[in-house]
Amino acid sequence: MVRILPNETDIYALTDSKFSRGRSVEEQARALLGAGVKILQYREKHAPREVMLEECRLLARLCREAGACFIVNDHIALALEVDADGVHVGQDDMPIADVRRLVGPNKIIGLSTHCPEQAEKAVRDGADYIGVGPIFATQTKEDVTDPVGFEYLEWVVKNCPLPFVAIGGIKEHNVGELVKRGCTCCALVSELVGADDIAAKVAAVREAMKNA
Ligand code: 3NM
Repeated sequence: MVRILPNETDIYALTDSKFSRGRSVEEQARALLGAGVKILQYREKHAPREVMLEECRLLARLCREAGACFIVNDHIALALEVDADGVHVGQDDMPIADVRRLVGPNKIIGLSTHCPEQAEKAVRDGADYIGVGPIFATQTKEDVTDPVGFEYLEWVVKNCPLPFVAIGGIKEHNVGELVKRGCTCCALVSELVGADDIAAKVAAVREAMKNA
């Protein structure tokens, strides 16, 4: 069990085969973990269940070998089956109390939030961390809410006791804006898995965060 929460790290990476220029989930994961990413989320929306199970099994092993934390998006049963370190759910998914009942006390539960009321509820309901976004416009998520901009991020920095990760439209060129506002962990999807060279992009994003 690797329990790494967003406030202990720098980049939170997600797989997404729609934006990975044809790279397999394995290729994405190997490149991200090879670049030293310590939190990896499996987020695949359109694969058949048996494919997802195999991919999750593989990623759970690769993350364990790399000492990274492995989170599965949405699919709680899959997370349990491969003994992932945690799950991530959205506002329209199963309530946190029910997720907790299924996964037990030790697995990490992350929840996407888009406004202060949802963050406050996440604290009350026992989420381990929250996603904060979308900060900027993004094409990566279907049915995404309007960008929350910096206002909600700044509210979270000041008021939310939970670890959090900013997400949505984050790129090498704008990640510094978030760090300047007190954000320590940033989630990037298309910027990383869609890069020419994933490892070089991870290094460049880290450098931009460091220099902010
Ligand atoms: N969740 P990209 S935005 C998966 O706001 C996801 O909760 C969001 O992809 C939220 O880095 C998003 O390519 C997509 O913009 C982020």
